[in-house]
Formats: sequence, structure tokens, C-alpha cells
Amino acid sequence: MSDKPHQNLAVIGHVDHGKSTLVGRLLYETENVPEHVIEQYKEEAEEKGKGGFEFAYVMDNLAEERERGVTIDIAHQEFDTDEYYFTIVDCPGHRDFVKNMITGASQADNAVLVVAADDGVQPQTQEHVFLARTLGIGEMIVAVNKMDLTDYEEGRYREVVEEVTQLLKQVRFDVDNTKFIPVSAFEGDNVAERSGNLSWFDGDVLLEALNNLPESEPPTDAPLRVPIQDVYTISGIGTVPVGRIETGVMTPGNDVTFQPSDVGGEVKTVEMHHEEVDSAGPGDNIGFNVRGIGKDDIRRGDVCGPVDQSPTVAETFQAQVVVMQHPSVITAGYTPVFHAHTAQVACTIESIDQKIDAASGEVAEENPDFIQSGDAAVVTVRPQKPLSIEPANEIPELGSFAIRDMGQTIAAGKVLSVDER
Ligand SMILES: Nc1nc2c(ncn2[C@@H]2O[C@H](COP(=O)(O)OP(=O)(O)OP(=O)(O)O)[C@@H](O)[C@H]2O)c(=O)[nH]1
Ligand SMILES: [Mg+2]
Repeated sequence: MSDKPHQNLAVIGHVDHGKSTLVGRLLYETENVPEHVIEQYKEEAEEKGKGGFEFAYVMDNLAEERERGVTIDIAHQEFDTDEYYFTIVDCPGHRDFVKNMITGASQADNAVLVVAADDGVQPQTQEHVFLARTLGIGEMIVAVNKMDLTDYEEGRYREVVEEVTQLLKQVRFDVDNTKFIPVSAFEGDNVAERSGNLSWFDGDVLLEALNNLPESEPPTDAPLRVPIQDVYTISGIGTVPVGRIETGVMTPGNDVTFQPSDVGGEVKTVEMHHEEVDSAGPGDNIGFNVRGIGKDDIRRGDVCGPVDQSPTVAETFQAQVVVMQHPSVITAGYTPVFHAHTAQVACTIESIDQKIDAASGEVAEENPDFIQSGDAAVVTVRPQKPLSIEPANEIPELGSFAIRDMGQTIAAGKVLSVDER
């Protein structure tokens, strides 16, 4: 393991804008992926009629991803720079897989937003930026990619920068700290090294910008919380839930419980990067084994925490939401799917308690009949199935969510208070 501070970095943006290619290129240029592997991927991609996807294949490991040339699920990759030990989370851009992007973004401290120079801001550029903001991404690096397709022209770059700046301002992202970089992931311009093709640009190249990210906030002293992302059965060990530690520390011997499945036991082993460790902390992606827990006892969306400070399971919760887009209006009784950490649960908006003026944060109307696109509101929510979620002021990492319906993100928000089951 590295002694450097850890960063979880999400790579987000519209489908086909080159996220996986950029990550693959970065890993290749920093010698984390050997040349012969890229050669091999190049052959494989060409055989599949997907020439040009060799760098994307570094991150796209599923057979279906390689056949279709799209990322479907998030993929993690460890990577070292001079300053940081990174876990890169490559997110899918396709609109059908935004739910996986939400899981990825909720695990990240900062993000790289990839926008193709020839295509500019597109629907999932918007959706991802909105989600990144609401799910608590700290800083954004904007990679204006595929500069080779626009003849490395500064003029086109400036147009895209302006478009993205407007978008970031709309969702109140702190644009002052946002770095914009013209790159070509495919050609390798301005990724790890400065490119002569973009000599008009004198800012940080991507690798420098990554090194210059601020250190992530010191972990809160909140109790252990590990949202479960997957549950595996591994021979010789048994059931191995995996997930990222959001808060707290896990050590073998801990007495833990999984909520809402409501089972628990003693932690036997904790693994990171396939090696057993004595303890793991916030930001660490772990696999662990708990005495007496079988594969069918727990599931994605459970949260693991200490028995004596058990993850909160909500009967109802009050939340502040911002409506991003909805074809009509949202009224009490509406039951879309809430995505919180790794959980996806249908929840009913029982009441709309207050409409909030998004600019001032003040109450604009008590008990409004409806809310619509652009509105901010305080609502009371009843999960239709048990859901573990926490007040954002106590455990911010477990206190935010996105609301989806009809294949799109409707709103996102954070939990103000929880009425426990
Ligand atoms: N010309 C050019 N093509 C690029 C560049 N970066 C990526 N591409 C191509 O764009 C296509 C999509 O690349 P991906 O890396 O799979 O894009 P993605 O953003 O990861 O796509 P999803 O994960 O499915 O959203 C591939 O054909 C790449 O070769 C670039 O800098 N220049
Ligand atoms: Mg991809």
C-alpha cells in the first residue's frame, strides 16, 4: 500500500466522449499498463470492428462492453502519482446506465468531466454535472477531449469552455477552482505530457492537474459505514461483501451489522487489493468476511456498520431536493426510484412541505401543491422497502441521493432528518 494520501476520482461525461480512453491513456503513459497489452487490445478491438477502442478496453472489461464499445458498469483502477494514490472510477456515459454512474459519483471525492470538443455539452454532460454537484463532488477538472478532431483549434476549445462554464454556474459549482484542459485521449496530447499540438495552452496538463487537486477533507469521526456494492462467494474464504468505506474504520474482530437486512457477526478478515490488512479506513475499497453471514443474507444497498452504532433505517425521512427535469409537475404521492449510496428503492413523496428559493435558501411557500423543474423544496419521503440512509449533517457521505424515473434523473437532494423504523 502507498503512504500517499488517497483520492477517489470519478470520470464522468456524455457517452462516447472518451472517458475510458482517457483513463486508459493516462494509465498507459504513466506505465501502469504495458505497451504489449495495448497492442493486444488493439487487435481484439479491430477483430470486433471496434478499432480505436484499445485504450478504452483498459477500463471496459466486460465482454458486452467490448462488443458494443460502451461502458456499462463502473470500473475501478488504482493508480499512483507523485502526490496521490488514486482510485479512478470510470463511469458509463450512456443514458441507460446513469444509475451506475450515480454509484460511481457517490464514491468519489473529485471528478474529471470529459467533454468532446466536436460535440460540446450533451444531455448526460448536464445530467452528470448536476449529479456530481448534488452528490458532493468537491472539485472538477474539465478535459475538453478529441481536440485532434477539431484541428487543435483554440477557438473551438474556448467555445466549449464557455458552454461548460455556463453549465457549472447553473448548478452552482465553484467555477473559480475548476481547471479546463484541452486534450486528445486518443493521440495522447496533454494527458501526461504537454503537447506541441496545443502550444497555445499554458495551463496544467491532466496529470499535473490531478497532482494539484486539494487533499480530500479529513474523514469525519462518524461511525463505520460501508455501503455494500456486491457480494461474492470466494473459495477458501466464503461470503465476501465488497464496498467502499465511507466513514470510520474496520478491523478484524469488530462486531458489525448489515442494515436493512438486519444480520450481523464478527469481522474475520479485511482485504484490500487482494491482500489482508489489519484495518481499513475512509476511502478504502475493501472486501471482508463476517462470521456466519451467507451470500443470500445480504445484498447490494445494505450498509455495514458497528452493532452499537447501527446504520439508520428510515420509516420516513425529510429531505431537501432540487428538481432537475420533470415533464410535468411533482405532487404528493409521486413514487419514483431513489438512488442512495449503492441502494435503489422506490420511495413515495408523502408531502411537499416547503418550496425554497434556490438563490437565497429562504422558504418561498409553505405546503405548495406541486413543484417542477428548477424548484428546490423540502419534502417528506416514505421508502416502499426498507432503506438505510443518514442525515447529511451527521454522515454527509450517506446522506445524499438522486431521484430517477422514466430513464432520467428527475432530482437529487440530501437528507435533513430521519424518522427511524
Ligand atoms: N479522435 C479521437 N477519438 C477519441 C478520442 N478519445 C476517444 N475517442 C474515441 O471515441 C470513442 C469512444 O471512446 P470511449 O473511451 O469508449 O468513450 P466513453 O466516454 O468511455 O464512452 P462510455 O463509457 O460508453 O460513455 C472511441 O472510438 C474512441 O477511440 C480522442 O481524443 N480523439
Ligand atoms: Mg467508457
